[in-house]
Amino acid sequence: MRQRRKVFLFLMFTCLLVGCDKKAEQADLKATEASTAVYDQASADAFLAEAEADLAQLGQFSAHAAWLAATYINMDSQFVESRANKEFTLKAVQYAMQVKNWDGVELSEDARRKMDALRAGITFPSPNDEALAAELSDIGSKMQAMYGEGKYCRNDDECFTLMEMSDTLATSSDPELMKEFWEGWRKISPPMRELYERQAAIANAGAQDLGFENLSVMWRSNYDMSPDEFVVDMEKQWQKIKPLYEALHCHVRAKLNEVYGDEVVPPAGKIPAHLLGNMWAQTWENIYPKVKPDNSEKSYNITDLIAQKGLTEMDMVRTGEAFFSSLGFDPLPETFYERSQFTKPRDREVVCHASAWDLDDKDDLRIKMCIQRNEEDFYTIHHELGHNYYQRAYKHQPMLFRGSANDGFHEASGDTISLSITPRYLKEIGLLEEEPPASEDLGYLMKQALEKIAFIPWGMLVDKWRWQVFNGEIKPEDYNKGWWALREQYQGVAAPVARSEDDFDPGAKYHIPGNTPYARYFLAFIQQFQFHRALCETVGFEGPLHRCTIYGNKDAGAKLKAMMEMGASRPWQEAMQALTGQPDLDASAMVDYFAPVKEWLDEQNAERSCGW
Ligand code: X8Z
Ligand code: ZN
Repeated sequence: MRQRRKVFLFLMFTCLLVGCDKKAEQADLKATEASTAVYDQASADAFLAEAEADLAQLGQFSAHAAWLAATYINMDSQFVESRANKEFTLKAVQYAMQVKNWDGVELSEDARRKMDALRAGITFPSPNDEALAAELSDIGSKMQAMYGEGKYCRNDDECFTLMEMSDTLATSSDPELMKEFWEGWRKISPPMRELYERQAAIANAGAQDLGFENLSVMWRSNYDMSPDEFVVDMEKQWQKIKPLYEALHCHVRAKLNEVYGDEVVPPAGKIPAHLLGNMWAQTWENIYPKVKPDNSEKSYNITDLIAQKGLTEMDMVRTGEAFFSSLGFDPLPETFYERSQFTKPRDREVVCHASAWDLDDKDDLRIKMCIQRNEEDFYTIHHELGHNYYQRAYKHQPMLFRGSANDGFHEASGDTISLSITPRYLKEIGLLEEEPPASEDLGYLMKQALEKIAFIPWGMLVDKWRWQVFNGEIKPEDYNKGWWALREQYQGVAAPVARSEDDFDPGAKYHIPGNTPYARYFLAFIQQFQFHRALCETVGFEGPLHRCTIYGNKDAGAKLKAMMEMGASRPWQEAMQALTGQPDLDASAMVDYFAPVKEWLDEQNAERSCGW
């Protein structure tokens, strides 16, 4: 009886959507059909076709509204974005709630996979309630704008943007100034605390309405394994990388101690988080000059090469595109160059955090960045373009399969290309005059480790915090305490100034107010080394993996593209198998890549007492 009433409501709802100027007997006929509705393959196919068409259309509108809100922050763009997002979320939730009608029904693999995607694929689900959906959407738009507009003002007429302060953290050796900026940036987030609490409560209720225990379980349900198995797999990979991270931590702490002295960097314990070259201490490559091997004068850095060659921001993007073209990917459409945001506009507020967009599931691809002419953004451009080429590769898939094999794959594709930005490649494209001698390899690897290895514990803890918030282990009154417990435990870093529950430090990282899950980056940082190893094998490279570049190799490009074209249509393990020949996530590719630097770090650390 309950089920029948629901079906009837669904048909009325559909009727509302398509217009109700039908004849009475048609309505009668539909009512009769509804009362005899069967949940089988045919009805599943019809339902999925309708959901896909409907959501694709609404999604396109939302995407344009979101672009507007991110590239021109004002109350009107937020209003439009919030409304569009509310309508999309409500519709997605309404479809997701119907999935259970086919529970236990034997369906084709594709249909079952689509049903699962429909049910678990909403990042912040609201309950099926206009007011709550509107509130959830408003909170999302508001927090994103708060982050985008965020500034630290030293006094009435001296304010600094995140970009400016990040530059200082990347290059300065003045611990007091860095501490001021570290603390100053975190003044943007206390006003987000209450909003976040409310957002988490509404979305948790939404997840429960969809049959999940909480939003943590829902987020972890998208990996073709059980939510608990996913946590176990992450932990397993972390254990493989941990010795490398601990060795790096030990060496970096010792070197920073030499630079700053015992007062600023104690020789034992946690590293003060403001001295690692990045606002969140998430990657440490910017402090390479302070911690590099003594006998390795890494003879180039890309920031200098960009300046020497006078590359503009646009040139940097074209260089990225040329790499993909060399692999056999079609050039980007002209609209990419017309509609992307490459540099920070002078006259309006925007969200500078880099992102890649697909506005119409066809050709309207764009990136949104505030490019700075430096090495970090050169890599980020390749990261973002990886998203765009992936989006284009799966555009022929049905709507619910238009995504990556799992979200880590999306993040890993551009980074895989970045691993091919070797000295040999830079020489080949004329950026570097001479390839450095093999004696420079250690410096190169150390720099890579400062970026890739340093990231891993951070990549793990951001969502560990959110999972604990969603499942109630971290209560709102302990948000900051819970955050720092994880940062200290996994990263071995400490806040340089006292923190309390008057602060809300998670909100000072884009992905928290920006509602972007983060475990994907943990996966990506591991997967990219698996992809790189496999593609280097395809090109027939023999030698250490850090010297391999796949630039110009169409076979490697075809292999990458074939994997991308699968979209989300098959379990990610199959996509992994197709590209790498192995079905699992496996950090051993990463560990192997860094073996020489691990050996060197162990020698350096031989007389030191490591750990924190
Ligand atoms: O957010 C990003 C990309 C956009 S998907 C720039 N990344 C993470 C971050 O910045 O925190 C890339 C690496 C990790
Ligand atoms: Zn990304």
